[in-house]
Amino acid sequence: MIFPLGYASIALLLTGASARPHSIFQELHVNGVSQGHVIGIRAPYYNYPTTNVSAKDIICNGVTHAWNLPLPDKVIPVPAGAQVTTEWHASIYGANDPKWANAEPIGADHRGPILAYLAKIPDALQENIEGLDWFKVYQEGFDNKEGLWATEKLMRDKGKVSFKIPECIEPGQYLLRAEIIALHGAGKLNGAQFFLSCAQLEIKGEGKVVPAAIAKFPGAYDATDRGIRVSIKSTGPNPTDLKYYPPGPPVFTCQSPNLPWDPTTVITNPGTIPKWEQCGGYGYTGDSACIAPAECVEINGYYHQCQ
Ligand SMILES: [Cu+2]
Repeated sequence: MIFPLGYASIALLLTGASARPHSIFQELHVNGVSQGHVIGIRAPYYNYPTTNVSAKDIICNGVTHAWNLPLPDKVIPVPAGAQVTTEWHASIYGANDPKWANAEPIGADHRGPILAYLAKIPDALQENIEGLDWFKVYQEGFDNKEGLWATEKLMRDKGKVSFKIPECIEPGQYLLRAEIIALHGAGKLNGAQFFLSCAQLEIKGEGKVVPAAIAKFPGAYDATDRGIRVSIKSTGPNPTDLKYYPPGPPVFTCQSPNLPWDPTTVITNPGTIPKWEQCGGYGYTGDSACIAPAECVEINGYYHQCQ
């Protein structure tokens, strides 16, 4: 059914929608050794973003954003304390898909943080992934020293981002949820774009620790969180004094394993633009978060208004 589409949309379909500069976590390296392309990872087949933090796709995708098939039948062995590297590309076919050559590993305007969580699970291959207790093992937002977003470092590092699996956690089966949040449109409610996949891990070791600061997905994120509904510059340098706070619990560390977290104390962004004033549109470079409860509404391409 193509009648409702304008010429532009039809052209986009015919050219394979090559302009969408999105990203998929699709390969894991353990202590520098690749575990294989899409091996052991529940990754979405296509790079569309999730934008609803309350929907089940925020766990590991796979609901409205179908997983790449066949589903992974491998669980990746990882020693506790290992350095893992998540590898991201615009296409599920890896770095060399010519369709996405200009948007590798993510589009330059898709700026934002990169985060990673772990959750223990009885069997990393099991279908049901609801209700797990997630704890954060990594996050990077905006680096004030270098003036770079985590996604800009990801581009510099050719789609790779590394962090450590805590050495003190209990061994067992886990899911590793790795996530990019692109904030170029995040001044509008539900404008942030979430890209995420989950790797299936068997963590080996002698650890005994069960982290206290746990999060549920959905539940950990609120659409008005100051790290999710936030205006940033998507082109040109962001100010080096920019303060950005990634959403979710604090990063778990073995040094302070009992740090609790209460998701009801999340700080929301109250917005800065009064009702009836401009919050976006072609050429507009100002802040785009309206003072709540007003929301930024697209009147036309040139004028968005807080209403
Ligand atoms: Cu996008």
